[in-house]
Amino acid sequence: MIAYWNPLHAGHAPAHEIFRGDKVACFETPARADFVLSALQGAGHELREPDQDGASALAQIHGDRYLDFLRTAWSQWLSLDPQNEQRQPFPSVWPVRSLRSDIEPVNFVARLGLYSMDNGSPLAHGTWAAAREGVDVAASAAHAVAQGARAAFCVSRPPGHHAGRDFMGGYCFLNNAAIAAQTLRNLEFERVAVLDVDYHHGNGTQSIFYERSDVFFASIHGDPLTEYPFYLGYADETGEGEGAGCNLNLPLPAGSSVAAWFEALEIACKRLGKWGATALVVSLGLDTFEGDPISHFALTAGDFVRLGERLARLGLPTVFVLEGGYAAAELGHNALCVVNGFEAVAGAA
Ligand code: OKP
Ligand code: ZN
Repeated sequence: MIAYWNPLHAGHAPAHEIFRGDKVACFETPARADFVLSALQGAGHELREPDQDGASALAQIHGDRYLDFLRTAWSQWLSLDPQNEQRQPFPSVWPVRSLRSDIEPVNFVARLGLYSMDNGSPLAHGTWAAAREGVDVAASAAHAVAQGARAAFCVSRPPGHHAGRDFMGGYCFLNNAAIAAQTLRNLEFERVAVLDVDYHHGNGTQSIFYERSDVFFASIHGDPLTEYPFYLGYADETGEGEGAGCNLNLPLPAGSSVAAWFEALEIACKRLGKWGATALVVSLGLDTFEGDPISHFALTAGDFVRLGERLARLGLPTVFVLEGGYAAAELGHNALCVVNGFEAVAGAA
């Protein structure tokens, strides 16, 4: 399988995040992508640098004001205090109900809160460059399948599925899967499905496409009653307006069995087929793994082979986009298992 990789990903390397009130080492690390790259390369898959500019899809998916903020956020942070090079900005205040989000305060941390859903997306020196390069990775993979490749894999980070039109959240800044789906739409694909199998609901992707009838969003995830992102991902969210009927959430209680997970996968796959998808984007979070440190499903490497096989049986041009997966040392093998399963059914073309 062609794998596009992000040569700038390692520049996004914040040191810590807030976890249960404590500062801890970040779970979302450069090593994650490096493990996936070496597993794919070791198995003989071709690694390519991005060869397309995702600028037009980026402007369709994210708002200008948010993009302007994100592009300049690190330099704004440094301009407050040169010592900030050694510090990470965290938002601490948000415009919840009754507060205004139409005004951009001058205060930097206030603007950071305006453009964030949580305090879980620490910025670093190279965050914009890495996230922006990820957009080109997603666009390149979409172009590759439009040009006839059966599938392409985006080995990129930071992940994207929690990022909405104008906000970051959950380690995510720019929504790579949405960029891939939009790029496919801009090429010859009329009906694009996004299937999100990350442990966490892809609230950003859902919200971006919620009122659109040309992109179907389906997600299998930990029940948001107890699992991040808590405020979206329920079964009664089925799409609105033009997009009514084009959204499917399959929340499962934390601790659900592998059998229950594959039953949900079957429901999602049947529904995408029935809807008439002509291309597929997979938000491939591998934090459903039994060894994941922050998630509560129990898939094994063998289950990831089975996942790849089932996805290939949809018979669609497919773009895989790496999302979560925090058992870093096993992440490469688990990603390779999905690719192996897919190619066992679809062939290696
Ligand atoms: C990202 B992805 C808050 C930290 C909460 C939530 C998990 C984000 C998962 N300080 N982090 O979907 O794998
Ligand atoms: Zn996740």
